[in-house]
Amino acid sequence: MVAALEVLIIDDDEVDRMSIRRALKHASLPVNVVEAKTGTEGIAFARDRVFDVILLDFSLPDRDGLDVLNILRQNQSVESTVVMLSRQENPVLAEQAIEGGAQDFLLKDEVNPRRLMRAVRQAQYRQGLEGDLKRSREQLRRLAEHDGLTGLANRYDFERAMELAVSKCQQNGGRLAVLILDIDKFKCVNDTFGHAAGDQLLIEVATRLKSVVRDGDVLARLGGDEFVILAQDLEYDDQAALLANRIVSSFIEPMVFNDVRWRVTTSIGISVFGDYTNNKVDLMRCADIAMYRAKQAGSNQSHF
Ligand code: GH3
Repeated sequence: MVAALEVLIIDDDEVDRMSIRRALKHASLPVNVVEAKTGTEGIAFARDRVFDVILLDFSLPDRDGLDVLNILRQNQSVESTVVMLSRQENPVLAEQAIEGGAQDFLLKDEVNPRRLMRAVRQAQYRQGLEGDLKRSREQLRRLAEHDGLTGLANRYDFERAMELAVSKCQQNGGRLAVLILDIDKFKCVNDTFGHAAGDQLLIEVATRLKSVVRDGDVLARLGGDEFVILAQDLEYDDQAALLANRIVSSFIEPMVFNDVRWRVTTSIGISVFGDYTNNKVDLMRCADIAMYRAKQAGSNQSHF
């Protein structure tokens, strides 16, 4: 079992904190995230608890990031991997951050699962896991194409399949839909039963999803507790909604682990290929927004 990575985000911007959280989630690792809105709050958190990774915004309301970095480095008995984040490109600042003890300097626009993974790997190295990863290049290649836990395609595989399907639709017409599915309150499973149980649940979710998708549809794990389905060759528009209903029904039967019955529910966002969603990026973005709407509307439902 992989220990959850302890991550501290120090950033006053709520939207930026949200996108960092999402990028971390897509890094496909169990992650525990703590958020601080000011430098002082972040320093206090890092004093009380050891974090593997600290993602530190340079512009904070109470003090600048270099100042916070300096204090963190003085206070910490066990050094965290610190990644300095900045809205603006600034080579001088980047140099100062690295000199001050940060391992990396990232532009906020560059915060994506891949870049964050690089920072996360440094923390893994400390935990002795990097050695395991290095053992086999072949294993790494497989990991790059498949989700190691569920055996489903991963997001990179999925994006390749989507590119093909979208260009087919653009050229020849046809209907396709993207369904993004996020497990509701999944963190609660990890917190209550442990990560091994959480992993078991993710595997069972993948199995149930496999049982409802059609041959030719692409099912992938985007990362964390998020899955995605590319439904192709739809005969009519409502077919995507019917698929979402089938998914919801497939989770009615509770899952059992550690002799406990647990009712899993999911929130599903649907986007359909159309005038305003005729490319990969817009299809994913609309499905994502729809999924958030489903969450906001109370979870356990689908939304367009
Ligand atoms: P919400 O209903 O709002 O979606 O809440 P949630 O509890 O599902 O919250 P969130 O999506 O933020 O939490 C996802 C959790 O999934 C956090 C992370 O530690 C955990 N996680 C990510 N990848 C894995 C994994 O591979 N295995 C396990 N067991 N947990 C994982």
